Amino acid sequence: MTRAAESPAAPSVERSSGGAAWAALAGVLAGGAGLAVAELVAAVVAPGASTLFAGGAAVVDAVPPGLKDVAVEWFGTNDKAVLLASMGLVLALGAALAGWLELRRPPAGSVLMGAVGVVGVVVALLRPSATPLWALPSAIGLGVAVLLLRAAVARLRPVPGRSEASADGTAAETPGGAVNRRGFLAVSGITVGVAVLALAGSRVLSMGSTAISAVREKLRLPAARTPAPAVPAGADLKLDDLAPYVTPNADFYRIDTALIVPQVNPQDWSLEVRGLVDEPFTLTWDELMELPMEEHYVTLSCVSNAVGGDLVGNALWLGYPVRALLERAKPQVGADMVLSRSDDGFSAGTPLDVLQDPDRECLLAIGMNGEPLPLEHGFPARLVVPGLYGYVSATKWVTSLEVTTFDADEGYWTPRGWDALGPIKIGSRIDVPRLSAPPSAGAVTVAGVAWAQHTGISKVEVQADGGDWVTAELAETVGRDTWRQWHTSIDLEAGYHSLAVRATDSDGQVQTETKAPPAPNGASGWQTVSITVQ
Ligand SMILES: Nc1nc2c(c(=O)[nH]1)N[C@H]1C(S)=C(S)[C@@H](COP(=O)(O)O)O[C@H]1N2
Ligand SMILES: [Mo]
Repeated sequence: MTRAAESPAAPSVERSSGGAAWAALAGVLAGGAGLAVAELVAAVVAPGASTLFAGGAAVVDAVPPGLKDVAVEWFGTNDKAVLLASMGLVLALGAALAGWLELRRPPAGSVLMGAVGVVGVVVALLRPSATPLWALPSAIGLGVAVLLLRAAVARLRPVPGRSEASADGTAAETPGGAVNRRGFLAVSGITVGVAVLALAGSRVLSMGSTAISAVREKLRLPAARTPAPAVPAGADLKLDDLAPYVTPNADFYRIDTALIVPQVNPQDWSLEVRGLVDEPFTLTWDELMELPMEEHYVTLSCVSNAVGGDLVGNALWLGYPVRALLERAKPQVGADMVLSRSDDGFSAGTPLDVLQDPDRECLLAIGMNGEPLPLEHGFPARLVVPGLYGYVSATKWVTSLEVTTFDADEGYWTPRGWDALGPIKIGSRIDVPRLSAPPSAGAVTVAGVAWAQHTGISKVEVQADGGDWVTAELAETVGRDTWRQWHTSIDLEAGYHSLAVRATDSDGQVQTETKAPPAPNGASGWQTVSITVQ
């Protein structure tokens, strides 16, 4: 194609693409204002019902587990921020397209934007804790968006005949009819105003939810009737870069499907114990506070933890034994699973015999390291089960325990490709030395943690450059339900080295060398790290 052939069309292309860009902008502004209005309505109705959060939660539930692993691997605990940002980007592109369509093929843009609203309504109503009111944020928000879009785009269309009417020549430069530029800018201004006011309003209203933080701050937990054994002085080697024996709450890994942390007021909380039981009952917060509390150190770990990963942590939990709750409910013969459900629709299927085991301290926990549970770790109450991965046991914001069977029911992750049973595999990790902190040649301290919850660790061995296994020294521990630090010293010359670690549990079982990915029942294999020695 020659330049000459192109040029006759050029002016009109330029004019129309300019209009298209304004229309696309109108789409983005209207869509943004609509989402902001949806946030505002959601702040009144229910935070989880907003278009963004209900949509995001639906995406989280729908993505295949493999993809979710990749997301956690790539973005770590930022996966939620990344999800919301990508949703924002997709919605912005869709809104721009809607603006363009509304200009070119009315009312296709309104229809597209309306369709997003309908999807928002449907996904909100499908959320586990939804009430019919949950339809409102997307319905109202996207309704507003469609109105604003139509108002803005109408002002981008040339008004036919206007140039003829103004025969005095003022509109001579717009022979195709005048575009109401002022009107367009006014509508855009109103749109931005609506968005800003709605966002500000929703911020102010959602500050009410920090009320739960305030409730938590003021809460005084009962003292433990059965306190945990003291942590032996030798349990924590206190080496730089070595994970401390007890993980501070602020550093404790967080894994859940909740895009917004559920805000549960203890006064509104209750635990329903039901299903295949002779004596179903509901426990209120005040009743729970009267029960004799116990304290136990338990190491939690996530099935998604990669070999060498940090989705594992150890805390002191305060709570009431689940065993005692089940004794009161009297499970019926034939039941073999307890399906625990959370306020936000998560569920975990835990073997009934594990929860009834008199030798296993499974807690309905309310305290973590001497404080009420942090909001993101399940305030006001969660389950803690030594020896099982979190996805089959550690339900946060727990609101019911249903005694049932593995035949009849399944937890959240089971239909998503993870095993119904999730015993924790033996794990060991090298924390010291780090690649970023190269030691000097000679005797090099190597240290880390190892865990085999509810069995205990009896040995940790380290190997340098494929040589002989060296038995490390084990730090002390409170008991078999927590991880254990270990350390040793290995002579290394300057240069690159590779270190490997493997643990043996108290039953004599050696951690397998066979590599497995996290899905469907937990990663395995020995961790190897590369280090430099100076
Ligand atoms: N309500 C709820 N509880 C949940 C989850 C969840 O997604 N929702 N995730 C589970 C998983 S997979 C793990 S590993 C643990 C993590 O607990 P933490 O975030 O306190 O470390 O919580 C469990 N409890
Ligand atoms: Mo997990």
